[in-house]
Amino acid sequence: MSDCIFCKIANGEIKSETVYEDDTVRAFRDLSPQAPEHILIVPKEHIANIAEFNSEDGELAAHIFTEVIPKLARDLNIAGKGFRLVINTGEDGGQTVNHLHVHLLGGRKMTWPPG
Ligand code: DGP
Repeated sequence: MSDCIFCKIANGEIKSETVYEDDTVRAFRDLSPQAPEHILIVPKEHIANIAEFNSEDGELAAHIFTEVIPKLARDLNIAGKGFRLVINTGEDGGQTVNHLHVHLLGGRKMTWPPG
């Protein structure tokens, strides 16, 4: 999508501090980190949010959750102590960038409930 900032980051048009990339996904450091490790995992294909997911996205979802995230957690050395995944969705969910992204937060103790 031409006016989507995360499309531009995902396809390399805008530089980011990338920690992982493959054919379908890019993971990069959040501009405004909320934890010592704060990574955004973004599909290269424009999908607005998780409410737009359908059965055709099953392979992508499985790739993100069973391969990319566990690898990032190991590489960032937070797999053992733990981390938090957040997917803000839509207005009430606090989503500010309308391109699906998973927040991976770690390196500190998280609190609950979130704000
Ligand atoms: P959300 O509120 O869930 O839509 O999160 C959007 C996140 O994206 C927020 O934590 C800030 C981050 N962000 C916004 N613009 C940029 C950018 O241009 N580069 C990077 N690295 N992160 C961005």
